[in-house]
Amino acid sequence: MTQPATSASPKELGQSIRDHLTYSIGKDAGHASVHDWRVALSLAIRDRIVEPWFASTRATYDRHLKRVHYLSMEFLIGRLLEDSVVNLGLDDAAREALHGFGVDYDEVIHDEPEAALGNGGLGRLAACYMESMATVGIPAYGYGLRYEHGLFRQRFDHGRQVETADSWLKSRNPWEFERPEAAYEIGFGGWVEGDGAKKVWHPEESVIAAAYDTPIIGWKGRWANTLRLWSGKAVAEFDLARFNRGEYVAAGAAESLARTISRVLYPDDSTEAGKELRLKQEYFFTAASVRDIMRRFVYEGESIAKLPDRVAIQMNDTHPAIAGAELVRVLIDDFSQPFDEAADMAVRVLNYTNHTLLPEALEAWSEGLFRKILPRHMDLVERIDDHHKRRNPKRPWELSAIHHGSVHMGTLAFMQSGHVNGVSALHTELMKETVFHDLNQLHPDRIVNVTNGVTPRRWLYSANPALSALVTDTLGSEDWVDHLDQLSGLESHVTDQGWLDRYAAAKRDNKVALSNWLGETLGITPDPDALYDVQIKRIHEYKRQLLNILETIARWDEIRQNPDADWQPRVKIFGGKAAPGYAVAKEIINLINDVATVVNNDPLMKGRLMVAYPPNYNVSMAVRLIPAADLSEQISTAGKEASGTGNMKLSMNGALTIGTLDGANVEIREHVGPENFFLFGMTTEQVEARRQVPDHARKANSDCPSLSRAISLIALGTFGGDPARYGRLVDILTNWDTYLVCSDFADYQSTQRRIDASYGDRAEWNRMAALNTARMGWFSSDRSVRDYMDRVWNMEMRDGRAAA
Ligand code: DL6
Repeated sequence: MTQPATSASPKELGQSIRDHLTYSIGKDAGHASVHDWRVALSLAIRDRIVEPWFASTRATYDRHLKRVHYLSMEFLIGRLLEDSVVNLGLDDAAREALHGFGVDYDEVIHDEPEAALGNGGLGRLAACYMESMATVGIPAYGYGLRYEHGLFRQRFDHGRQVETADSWLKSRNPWEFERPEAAYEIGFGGWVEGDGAKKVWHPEESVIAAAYDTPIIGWKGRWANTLRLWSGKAVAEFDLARFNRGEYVAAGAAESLARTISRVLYPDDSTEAGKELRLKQEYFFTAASVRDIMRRFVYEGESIAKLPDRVAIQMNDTHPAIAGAELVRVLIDDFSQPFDEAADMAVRVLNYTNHTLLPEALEAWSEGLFRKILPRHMDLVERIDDHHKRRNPKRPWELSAIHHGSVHMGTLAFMQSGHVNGVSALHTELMKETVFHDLNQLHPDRIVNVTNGVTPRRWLYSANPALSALVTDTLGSEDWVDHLDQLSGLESHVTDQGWLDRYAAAKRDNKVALSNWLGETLGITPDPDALYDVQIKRIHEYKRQLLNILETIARWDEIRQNPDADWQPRVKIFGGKAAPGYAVAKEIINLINDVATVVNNDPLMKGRLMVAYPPNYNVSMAVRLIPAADLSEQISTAGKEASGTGNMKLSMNGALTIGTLDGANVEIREHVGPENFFLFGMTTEQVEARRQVPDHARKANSDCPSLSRAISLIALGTFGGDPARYGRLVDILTNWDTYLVCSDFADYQSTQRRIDASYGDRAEWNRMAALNTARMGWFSSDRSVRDYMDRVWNMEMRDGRAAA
């Protein structure tokens, strides 16, 4: 492959920016807004991605390379401009070029709306993997939905979460290429004709899936892949005759259905209508993707037997699990394959990643709804289920994907996958012991582990320039950016006080920046020398923000009783959104905000305790918070968090973890060393045993006076003024405590006190923090995607790259 032209001097880039400003946007420099400059810079950068993108595609076709197709309902990309500029090595040139026009680069970068096409960990992981696959040179396509409205925006009204629509596509999206030629008609409902293997499906309604491509460039511009997102378009033209008859709504019905399909990320599925739309969304993007994959395969002219050698499909959780039935349908209908061959071939192409063991998150569709929306696929799912039983005659009946009137998508995905993976070592073991126990016995080689990772380009190199500069200076080059295990080279420096001072200075600079930003956002400016204690993630009972805020209340209470004790100044920082329909999580948000109001207005807390909860946590906010964190809260009930990835980002940036033995915490602790990790809480087995103890919540309360006092302070209306406001939370904590907040409280609190003492010895703390950075190289998503190549996709690697 010839080296593509990705580079540019500031002068060349400046010319390109000016050309786009003039000819693509139609503005002259004197009248351009920040938005105009941002679009002009994005287009100038995109121009430099196109060549490596074409070159990567050519190499894939010329060398008949196997391709990965990553099907995901979510891609939480965030902002693309900075990623692309950084990966092309054009950050200095872009800064200088804009400066030449009197424009501030940082302002331009921050003007970009976030592509928040995901809820949290699962979607952000997909974005990290897209970037890493491009960096490692794995030929890959990401497939998802081009939601018009991504994850809602969050604001607080008297401490309560209020959701408003996110409209990231309101202004021009400079990254995407519309592909009118790649469009598929996707049907829903209707009836099925014929009783042989080859049936004809007559859908009742259909929507066109229209493709929009975003190139994703890897580090140093060596390889680029495509993220193809599908948007709904009406099949029928707007019905002018009906419109003219005054039937305005009916005239636009087809357009309305089409738009609804890709309008909103995760519609509320607590209603039947919401469920139906969700199932339609899943089928819509999956069917379009499968057809696109097969179209490309046909174009290459290979015999169908070669499909598993050329194509790997990764189902990111069960949302695209209908891919199995759709692939079987296409193989039968379009490639005249007998059913058994088609079903067997699907297993050689498909793989499934499980991201949760929580029963409420494991998708199951009522048979009635499934048949109504996808009648042909319901027949196929029955046949696939039956085929699986026939292929495994020893224990056939207990392993059905259809039972109690529901289609269980996890079981279906498992049956149709060559490999099924968990996302941390613990999670993978628990998959074998719990949800997939029987299937694992039947297919003992199918479940493999691939521990999650995060891209160091986004989460260290660009998020934390101060620390990155020190790492580069210490290691002598930027090689570590795509060889993150080289961070281990920092270890020998942690005994050098001068070096540690530089490490600590980088952290302090980041804390000063965060303090200033919190001042602008919330009107509070925490002391950069206080301990910044950060919990950032979706608000969920199992993630136990409630445990953290209870400890905050107990701390406030104790400081009030004994203000002159030697309190280590602490800033509790929270960030996260609750699902709009999740009432308990929304109450937890309200409580955190009410506690913040009381604590921050209490003069006794000055220099001792502060609570900050900036609204609308998103990828860009994570980039501000993570480099400034001293302490990372990873405190989920053991056995509940599949992996976590925030835990990796924080530790890599030198935050020490307070955590349970849950998800990837286990492996993080092994890597950084138990002495550099604050472990507390029950293990998975202890959690199960504790649940069997009658009245465990009451017992925990009576054993721990500071806990029961914190709960009674809530019950008395200390926070928010109304004793009834948190009645439900108080009831949960005293009577149910499903997530064992109370049973883990005492250990959590004493561990927090140990942390106060540790932070008091700043030199030792800095050493531990630096060792976290030095030992986290393994958690790069480059390592994860290589593990997928090796354990899941059966792809060859040379020098760690698929396309060397
Ligand atoms: O694997 C990515 C991420 C994990 O790090 C989190 O631990 C896990 O909770 C999350 N899972 C989901 C589940 N969604 N569904 N279904 O988001 O995945």
